[in-house]
Amino acid sequence: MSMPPPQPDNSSALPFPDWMRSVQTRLDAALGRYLPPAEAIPARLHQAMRYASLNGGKRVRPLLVFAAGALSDAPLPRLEAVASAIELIHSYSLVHDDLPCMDNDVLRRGRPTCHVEYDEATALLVGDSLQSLAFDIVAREDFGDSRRQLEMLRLLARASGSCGMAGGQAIDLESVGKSLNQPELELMHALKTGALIRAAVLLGSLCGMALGAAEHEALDRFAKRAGLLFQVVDDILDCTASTATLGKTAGKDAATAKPTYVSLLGLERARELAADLRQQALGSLTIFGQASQRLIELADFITQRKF
Ligand code: GRG
Repeated sequence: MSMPPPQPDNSSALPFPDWMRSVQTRLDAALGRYLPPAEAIPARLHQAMRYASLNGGKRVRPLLVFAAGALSDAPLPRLEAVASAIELIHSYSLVHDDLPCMDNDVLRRGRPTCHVEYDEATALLVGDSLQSLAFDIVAREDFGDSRRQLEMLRLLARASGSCGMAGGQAIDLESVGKSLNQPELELMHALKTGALIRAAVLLGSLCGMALGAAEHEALDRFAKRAGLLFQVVDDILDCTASTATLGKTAGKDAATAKPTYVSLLGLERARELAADLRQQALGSLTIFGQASQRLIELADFITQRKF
């Protein structure tokens, strides 16, 4: 008999795996409410939006939202809203990234990609609509302070746009077949993967009491290191894990001649870099003491993840 999921909880009392499961359960329920019903017109688009976002995934960014929210005693409904918005932006990026005009992939989270299951035009509209819905959620919910809410919307917009994730994707597409040096690779990933991870951490903290300047800076440092760590581990997994474990096509970076930390540094030095980044990330959290327990656990999860 399988155990019922633990009660949604953001306290530090739950063991990490149970806390993770409780946040994932809470997030799935929130996404289910925010996404238009599958039968609402245009039904095919709404079904495809749900297909692309209610399909598992590790939910690392929502977990970061909740973990950072614990630093500022953020109310759970605000964290649910922000975590949903961030995950919808992430889901949109995956749908567009898988399109034939970008990475041209057929497998995502162990299932056919959105354009394979539906069609390219629908997948394009799914991405567009998930992105709009994300901003709608942050604009419509009550965050207690309208100036702060505008700041949150701007943060999300900058993290997603041409000076954030979309810009990183543009550099990624331009870099195929080229060799980048380490600062160039770092800039690409700070934008493509890092910007949204940073936004998850900062937005989570903005859902509660204002942090002091030193705390904000420390959290920002953590977020940037954690984003880079996520990408270095992603590069390592792409060439060491199987397609079945990853739920997406393995070995894609080498096959498409993409510059990665492994192609630049080799596997061993990429692993050393991941260990250094983890240390740097954890070092940034000392100012928070016990309140940063979940962020520490998440940095370890990101380092040790198998998919
Ligand atoms: C199309 C604007 C636009 C951007 C795409 C994020 C991105 C940019 C592309 C995704 C491709 C990719 C493999 C990026 C590397 C890191 C990454 C974001 C991996 C996928 O994120 P996970 O591992 O996925 O959190 P799950 O499925 O667990 O949510």
